[in-house]
Parts: sequence; structure tokens; C-alpha cells
Amino acid sequence: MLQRNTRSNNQGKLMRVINVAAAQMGPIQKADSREAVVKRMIALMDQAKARGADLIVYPELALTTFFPRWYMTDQSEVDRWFEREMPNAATMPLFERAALHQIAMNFGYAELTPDGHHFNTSILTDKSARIVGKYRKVHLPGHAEFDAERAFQHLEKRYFEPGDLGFNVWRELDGILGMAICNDRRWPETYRVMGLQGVEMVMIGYNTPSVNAEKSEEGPAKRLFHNRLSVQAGAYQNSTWVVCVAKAGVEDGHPLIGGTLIVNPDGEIVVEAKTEEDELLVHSCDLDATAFGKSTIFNFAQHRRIEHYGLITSRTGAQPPPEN
Ligand code: CDT
Repeated sequence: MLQRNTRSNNQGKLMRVINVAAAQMGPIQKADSREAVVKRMIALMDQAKARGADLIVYPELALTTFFPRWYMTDQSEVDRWFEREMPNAATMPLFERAALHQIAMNFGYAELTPDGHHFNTSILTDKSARIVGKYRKVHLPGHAEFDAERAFQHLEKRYFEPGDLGFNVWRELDGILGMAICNDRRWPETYRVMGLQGVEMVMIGYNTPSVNAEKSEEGPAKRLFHNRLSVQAGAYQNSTWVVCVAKAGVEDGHPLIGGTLIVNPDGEIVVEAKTEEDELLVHSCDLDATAFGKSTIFNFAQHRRIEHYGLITSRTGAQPPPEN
């Protein structure tokens, strides 16, 4: 059933507005159960409902600790961090509360498919808590084997396969919505592929270590700067809202940045988290505010020059010209 999300302004004009809640989550320890985490997610959802939210966005791998920091060789130990179905017994209460509150939601989890594939996944539900969209992380950072040179491990390339669904968009809440996950936010291609489908709001969850494992002088200030820089550029250059939500704080001794933020289609931050705990940010996003940029400076049909962009899809790594 099509669910309308239009409101009238005080001149009686219909406006497309999504009141979005960015639900930053504080740390999840290795020992924390899915059930305990889901209780925290429900508490955030209750706050979101009290503040009139239409949509709540949670982080990447929202149900567990950021397990790719741990080197594991036993596949059954790895698979304990994955969900074989969604919803499942642990997450059903979240889906039930979302349906009760009539709130759409987006959250990330580790997905193990019936035929044995492992993905870093994110889903979108409608206001009846029916799954209407799925995204599987495309840009997997880190490495596949234990790396003794690093201060800590980041084994996403070991535990996940690159996503196989591409960057789609969905018509939901009277808007055009897209998803990406963590490292995807650093790549302009992520936003542009969705921009070319008219995206009006991109939802992104992340787990970003506060220090670069390969460069100890790159600490939280630089990491937060890169977070803002990437998201603000993606929003501006595609004239879209971006809702970017952290799992933050210290997980079993490993700090993650906070810095959850909502960015408008001009690339400006409209709200930003202050803590590294469970924290809710709510902002009313006018989807029609995306129209100006999309029809002027970033009118793609008028200004793009695809005859010069071939290398973007034909070459993966940088190849400098030969030296003279
Ligand atoms: N989860 C995730 O994608 N984190 C990465 C860390 C990059 S360093 C290996 C990020 O882009 O924030």
C-alpha cells in the first residue's frame, strides 16, 4: 500500500517532508546479546516516535560489536555474528515496535544467505515494518589476512563478500531514498550512482575506528574531519540529504568516532551528535529542497560530459603516465 508522507505548509501548499531520526548508538561489547542491543534500539525508537519521526536510521552492524576487528579462523565462530534471516527472534520486537509506531527504519547487520554468502547489509522498512529495500556494502575496507603491522585488525575483506546489489534507490515516504554503508561514504561514485537515479536522501551507517591502524598520528579529529568532508561533498554534489549515523565509543578497548550528522542538499550540517553514546538527532528534511541544486548547477542532463568519464568504469587502480 502506498504510504503518503506529504504535509501542507501554512499557505496550504503540499510539502514532501521526512522527519528523520538519526539514532547514534554507543558501544556494543563482544559479550552483549542481540536482545540487549535491540532493547536499546527500541528505546531510541520510542524517543523518535515522541519527536514525531517518520524514519529512524541506525548504524552499520547495529546488532553486534564491530567484529571485523577480531581475527578468527573458525568459520562457525565467524558465523555467530551473522543473521540467517531478518526479522529473526532477536529483532522481531524491533519490527513490532516500528509497526506499532508507524516508523520506517534503516539498520545494518551481517547477513548470511541461505546459500552461504556473507554480506555487510543494510535494510529499509516501510511504516508497516515490511522490508522494502536491501543494500549490501560494495566498498569493503581493510584486509583478509592477519596483519601484524597494524595497531589493530580490520578484517572486512576476510568476513564479507563485496555487495552484489549495486546502489539502488527506493520510492518510500514520498521521496527517493538510497542506502550506503560506512566506507562507501568516502567514494564519490556511491553518491553519483544514486544521484543519477534522483536520490533525495541517502542513509549511511558507520563504525569508524578513532585512530588509523596504519598511521597512529591520524586520530579522532582528522577522522571526524574526513567523515564530514566526504558526506558534505556527497550531499552537495548530488543535491541530496544525507543522514550518516555512527556506532561510537569504546568497544572492548577499541574506540570508534561519533559524529553522527545530517547534511542538507547544500552540503551544510544541520545537526551533529555531541556524545559517543546512544543519542538521537531529529531533523525535518524538506525533500523539495533538493530540486534547486538538481535543476541548476547539478543538472546532470545539462552539464555532465560522459564522453570524458570512461576511465571511471574501465580502470580500477590509478595508472600514472610513463616517466619521460
Ligand atoms: N566499517 C568501515 O567501513 N570502516 C572504515 C574504516 C576504514 S579504515 C580500514 C571507514 O571507512 O570508516
